[in-house]
Amino acid sequence: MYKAFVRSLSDLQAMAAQVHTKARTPVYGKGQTVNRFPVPDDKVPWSVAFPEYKPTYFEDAKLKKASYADPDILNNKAAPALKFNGTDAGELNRVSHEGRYSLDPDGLPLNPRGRTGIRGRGCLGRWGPNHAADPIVTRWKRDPKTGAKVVDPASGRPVLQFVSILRGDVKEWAIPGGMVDCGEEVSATLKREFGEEALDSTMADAAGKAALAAKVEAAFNHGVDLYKGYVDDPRNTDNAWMETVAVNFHDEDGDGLAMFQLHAGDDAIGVCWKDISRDLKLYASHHQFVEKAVQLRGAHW
Ligand code: RP5
Repeated sequence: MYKAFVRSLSDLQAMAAQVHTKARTPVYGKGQTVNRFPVPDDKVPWSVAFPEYKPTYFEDAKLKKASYADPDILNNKAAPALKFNGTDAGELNRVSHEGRYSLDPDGLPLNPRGRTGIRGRGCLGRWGPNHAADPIVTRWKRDPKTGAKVVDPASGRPVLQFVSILRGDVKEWAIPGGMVDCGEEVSATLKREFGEEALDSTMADAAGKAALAAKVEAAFNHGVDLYKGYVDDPRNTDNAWMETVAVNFHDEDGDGLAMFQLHAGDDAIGVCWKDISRDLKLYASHHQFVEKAVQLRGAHW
C-alpha cells in the first residue's frame, strides 16, 4: 500500500514535471511587453480542445538580421524549406530529443510539451528545437582547514557544489550552458561554453585561449550524461523551444576541476561554486538537472 502510494506520488511528480510552467510566464521575455495568452494546466496539451486559444504572434525584431537565425518562413513564402525532424544540408540538427514533432497547418513546428501562449519564434533563432548543452561541473564542499567533506547535519549526506553562472539577461543563476553551433558536436559545445562563461576564455589572447582549452579538454574526459530533452525555458513558444544535453563532470578528489580559477565571461556576469540543495532557485529547468547530479553522487539535497 505504502509502496503503491510512493510510486503514484513519484508518477505524479514526473507528470507535473512534464507540464511546462516557465514557458507560460504571463509576460514574455526580458524587457518585452508581450503578454502570453493564458493557458491553464489542463489546456496545455495540444490534444485537449481549446477553441478560445488565440496566442499572440511574436518575433523579436533582432532575428531579421541575426546570422544564426532561420528565415521567417511564415511571412516569406520564398524562403527555402527547412528540414523539420531531420538535418539540414548545412548540418543543422532539427531532430528533437523528444521524438517526432508535428507541424501546424501553416507548416510551423508544434512545441512537443504543448501550448505556451505565444506563436512565432519569440526571441529564439530556430523554428522547432533550439539545441543547447549544459556542463554540470561538480566537486565536494570541503572544510578549508581540514579538507574533509562537509556533511549536512540534517540529511547526513555530503554537500555537493557546482559551477554556477549569473546570467546577464535575466539575472538568474544557471548552469554555464549554451547553444550548439551548426555542425558542432555536443561534446565540443560543453567545453566551449564552460570555457567562455566560467573561465572567460573569450578575453584571453590566442595562447591563453589555447591553454584554457587544453585544460578543459583534459578535465572534461569523463562526463556522465544526466538528461537529454526539452527545457522549460522562458523563451519557449508554440513553435520554437529549447532542448539540451546535460552532462556531469565531477572532481571526486578536489584536485582537478575544483582548482580552476573561475572568471565570468561572455553572457555571464557572475560565477561561483554554489552549494547544492533543494532550495536553490535556478534558471529554466536547471534545478531538475542539478538534482540528477545529486542523485548520481549520493549528495545532500
Ligand atoms: C537553457 O538555455 C539551456 O539549458 C542552456 O543552459 C541555455 C542556452 O541558452 P543561452 O545561454 O545560450 O542563451 O534553456
